[in-house]
Amino acid sequence: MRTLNGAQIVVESLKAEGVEVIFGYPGGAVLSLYDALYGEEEIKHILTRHEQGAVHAADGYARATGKCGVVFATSGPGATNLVTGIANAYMDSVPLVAITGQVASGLIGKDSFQEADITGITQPITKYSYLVKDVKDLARIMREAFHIATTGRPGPVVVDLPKDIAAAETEFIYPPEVNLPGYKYIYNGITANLTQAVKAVNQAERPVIYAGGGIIAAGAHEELIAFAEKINAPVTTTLMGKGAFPDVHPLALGMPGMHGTAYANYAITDSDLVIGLGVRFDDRVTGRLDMFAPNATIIHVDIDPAEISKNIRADIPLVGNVREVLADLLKEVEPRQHQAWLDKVEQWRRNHPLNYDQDNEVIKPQYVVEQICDITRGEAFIATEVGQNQMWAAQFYQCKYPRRFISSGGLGTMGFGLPAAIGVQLAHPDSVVFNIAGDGSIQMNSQEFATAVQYGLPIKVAILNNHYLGMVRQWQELFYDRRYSYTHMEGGPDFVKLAEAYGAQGMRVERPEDVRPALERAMAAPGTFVIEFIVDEEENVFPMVPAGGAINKMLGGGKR
Ligand SMILES: Cc1ncc(C[n+]2csc(CCOP(=O)(O)OP(=O)(O)O)c2C)c(N)n1
Repeated sequence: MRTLNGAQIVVESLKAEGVEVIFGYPGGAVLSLYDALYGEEEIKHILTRHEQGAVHAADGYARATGKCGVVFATSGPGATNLVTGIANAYMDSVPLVAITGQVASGLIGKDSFQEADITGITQPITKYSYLVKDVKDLARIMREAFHIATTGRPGPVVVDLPKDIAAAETEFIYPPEVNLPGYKYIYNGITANLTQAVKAVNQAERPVIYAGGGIIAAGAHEELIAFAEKINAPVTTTLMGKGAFPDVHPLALGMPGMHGTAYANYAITDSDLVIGLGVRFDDRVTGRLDMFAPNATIIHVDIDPAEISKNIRADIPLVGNVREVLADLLKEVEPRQHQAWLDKVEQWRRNHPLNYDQDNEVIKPQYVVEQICDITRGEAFIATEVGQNQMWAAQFYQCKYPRRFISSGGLGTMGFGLPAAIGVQLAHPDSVVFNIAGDGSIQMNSQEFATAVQYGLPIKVAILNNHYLGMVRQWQELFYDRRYSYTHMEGGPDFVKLAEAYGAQGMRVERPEDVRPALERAMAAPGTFVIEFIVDEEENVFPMVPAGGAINKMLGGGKR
């Protein structure tokens, strides 16, 4: 048996969990952790420029791989800088273990230098937060942390490690099993409900599948395709579920909800059966609750029982792993045709396509996204920021595969995309990774250009520069009588020079005909490449369901 100190136990535990990459930022309370990493070859540590960058990078890594992301930060400000990223991972059900340094045990609660109660702060935004009180518990806690983060509905776990415990020694045994009687994460759907669901599917005439991030988390995309094809139901995928069903599939309806396609929203509204798979009936999707699928029976499959009937009453709840439930459903349901229904959906699709006015003078942001999609054949990893850029990416990037559309859904965190792209590119060094950004969002974590350059990551950053906090300006235009209160972004920076200052390549594009050649140049470049597209300043994202409205009443969605 080996005697190790707490810091070494953390590192050995990470190895036992098969962790290859961690993201972090050092400081006084984690000196021994960083010392334990010194010369360590099995684990690569990525030094970001901000802890928020580190946690989003770990999150992006986790989303793109399905593995658990790991982040290190020091006590106090290091730990509090993780808070947004932890909340972000929590809202989108991303597995993450955050290891934070803490002041020495005897100093806790005394307003000691760089002390923050991170377990208290993060309690509502984690699946669990541990404060390690005895080095003898540490290996067990590490084992439990990974178990909790990755099982059931995935999510973040914090392990807060006081400085004296990181230095204390004990024998290291990594527990082969966890023993957490209070933690129940496997629920098996009730058979009676499965029978009821099968019956509902067999009887439905206007079914719609509404698929979310749970499909991706469960690795159920193949089952989803087979199921949709067998029952010939159109499939709408949420922002989190994007890629779970190929956007190019004839049954694909695109995204539902506030900025969803008109045909997805009309289909949901007219459906007689909504089959919700790994979704949480988010308010951005449902809009006005009593007008959401008013004539439909609702089947809701989710691994988390707390989701059932939280927002929309489920007529047929099925709690369980969506992959297993889908496999069961697939076996039991009868093949269906639904020709009349599909014809109707097709008519909506033809009459109300996603659209924008092409322009020969000014670059339309949608055109940039279309070109990125075309040049990468819908196969690139796309990390978005938040705002109009994100919605255009979701609308116009036709994604073929799961885990390739990486976006902050639940929390809507500006500044997520660039560091997330770093995590994605590290996980997939040979793949094309684009960060689609707004000029506002990119400035929230633009220091991470330095990280991308330091590690030689060939990320392509497409900044859609409208000189506004565009999505907020859009709301001000539509609902506040064009009173653009503090949404005009003046004063730069010069993004080309900024990229160059960090050692990346940068270029600016101002004319539509230069968009494609610029993308070709970026794709061919070996390193980090930033393209600033000067786009139409007042372009809006349509269709749009005003907040709290019924989803079939869209602005810019056309008349039925
Ligand atoms: C951290 C954070 N602060 C504020 C907001 C509110 N917000 C949502 S979209 C948006 C504007 C984003 O502007 P930009 O990044 O330039 O993108 P655009 O909408 O112009 O594409 C803001 C401020 C947010 N989502 N996240």
